[in-house]
Amino acid sequence: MNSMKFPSDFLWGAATSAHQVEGNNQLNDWWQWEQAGKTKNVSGAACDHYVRFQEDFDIAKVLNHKAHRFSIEWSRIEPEEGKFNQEAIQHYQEVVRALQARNLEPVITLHHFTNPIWFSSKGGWKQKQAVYFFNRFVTEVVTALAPLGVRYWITINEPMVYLYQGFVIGVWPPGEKSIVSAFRAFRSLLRAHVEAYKTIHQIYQPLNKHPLVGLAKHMLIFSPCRPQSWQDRFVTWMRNFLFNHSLSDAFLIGRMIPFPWVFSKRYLDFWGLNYYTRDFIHFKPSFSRELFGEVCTQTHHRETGERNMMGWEIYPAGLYDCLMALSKFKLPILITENGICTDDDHQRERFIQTHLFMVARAVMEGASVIGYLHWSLLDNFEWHWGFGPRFGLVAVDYQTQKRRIKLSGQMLSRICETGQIEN
Ligand code: IFM
Repeated sequence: MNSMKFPSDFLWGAATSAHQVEGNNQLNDWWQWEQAGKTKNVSGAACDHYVRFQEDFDIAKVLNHKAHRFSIEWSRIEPEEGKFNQEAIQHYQEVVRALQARNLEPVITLHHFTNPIWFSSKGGWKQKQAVYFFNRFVTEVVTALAPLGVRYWITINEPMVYLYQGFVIGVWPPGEKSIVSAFRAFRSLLRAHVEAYKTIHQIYQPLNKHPLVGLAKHMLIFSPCRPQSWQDRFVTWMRNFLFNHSLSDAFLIGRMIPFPWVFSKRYLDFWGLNYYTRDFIHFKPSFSRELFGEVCTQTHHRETGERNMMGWEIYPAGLYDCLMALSKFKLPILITENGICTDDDHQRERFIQTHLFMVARAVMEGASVIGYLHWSLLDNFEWHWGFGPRFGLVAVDYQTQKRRIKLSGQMLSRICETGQIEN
């Protein structure tokens, strides 16, 4: 294949999340975590996007984006249990209108890693009422934004990453290292998604509109560290099943026996796919928190490709593999994140070209991909890594809050404009 043209309604654009760009989200558990010294930097004013969103959407427009993914900060909407802040709701209504005024399709995430402090101090996602609390917040937000014509909703971003970082290895809040806690939180997140799916559809019914509700799934490619070892191949298969497929199976083919409420019906209108990298896995004889094998850090795997600033391998073929794996569920797929943190913008250009080439290949082989949202529009706060890793198409000077479009941003912009990918 030398060139391919994507359909004219393909959703080209970029993504952000509230805590990573807005600034001053002081009422959530991440802010607390940062204040307790658990991160390289504190998010502080971040990109001041809560104030500068209009300016940032102007840039997205200049870059020929057609869609924009952002998240709603629950702790702004519901700063205290059961008390909803009308100013914050109006703010997000303005955000939606600002996008629409620029012909940018809003894609809204309802949970992107952060929780209000009141929610986490009551037990967070492990408490019995977690699903009820989340659904009450979802009801409030969707009731306010549905009449504006929002079509795309993502209930929860990367549930498996959230569980792994926060409940298995404990580097994110709530900082637990317990498989039992992870399992309890997993159950709540799954139920929260199902309830949110139903709530969103109910709210749209009288409006005579059809929302599309998805979940942003982070998929990793797992390869055995020593392909000749059956133990490595086995633990690699386990990881792939647990991390990449346990949720999709539960929703779509009902293999997760403990969750009967997900058996009868499909609770998903499209897949959101976040793809970044591949991990090599080897068998570790003792049972550990690393769950069935360990990520191999040996340097010989570094020969397999370039790396980003955080050490993640750049492996474009993995995007094709993930798209083809998801295709079997016969649902549309929106690439909700794909990107690279690097200070070498030529590396980002190569990253975008090689990954989009894989998207084109998957589309030609039947994958129903409806859009590509690059991570991220802006350089931003990369969780416990702080501000070091720069994922943006647009550079941010955190002292002055000045924005500068990178060459890679311009390159992607030409593709967004023409819809054409050249090999
Ligand atoms: O920055 C994160 C984002 O919040 C979730 N997906 C992965 C990105 C890069 O690590």
